[in-house]
Amino acid sequence: MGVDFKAVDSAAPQAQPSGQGRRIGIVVARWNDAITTRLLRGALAQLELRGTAADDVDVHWVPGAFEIPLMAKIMAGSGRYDAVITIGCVIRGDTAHFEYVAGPAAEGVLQAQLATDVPVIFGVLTVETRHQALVRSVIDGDYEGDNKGAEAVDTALEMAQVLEDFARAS
Ligand code: INI
Repeated sequence: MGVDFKAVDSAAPQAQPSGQGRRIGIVVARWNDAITTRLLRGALAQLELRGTAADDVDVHWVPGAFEIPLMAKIMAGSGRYDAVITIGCVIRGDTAHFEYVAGPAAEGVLQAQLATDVPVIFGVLTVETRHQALVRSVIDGDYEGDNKGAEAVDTALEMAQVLEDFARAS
């Protein structure tokens, strides 16, 4: 492959990943479902925008963010998906054991992708307040912000493409 030394000083390539033909698994936590439902809606809208077929998307719910890694690992290891997206919301102000939930959720998601060689995307909000969660799960412009569920889709599709390109070139 090699590298073009002179091209590196230009801007990083913009990722506009196609979702066509991609099979995507989504695991969503029910805790704070007023927020996780918004993230899920953002993710599904983005998948549709990117051209992923509805039949190629599966959604599985789990009780809380702490339960996400197990389901994500099982889904990633099933061979059915090009990527798995995890969606959850942990709010520091709501719990005395924020660190015990948010940390293991992030670490577990990392372990799931390393154990399976399938991208497992961390779409779990870890925020201080409910308002922060709302501005990171925007639906139809109802807040000034963005939707991390939609962002997770583009990360998933980009990683699926990166791994596919690497495998093809190897
Ligand atoms: N789970 C979440 O997804 N978000 C939270 O904010 C949260 N709080 O606040 O505690 C939370 N707790 C539940 C946890 O994920 C597990 O479901 C539970 O501990 C059982 O294992």
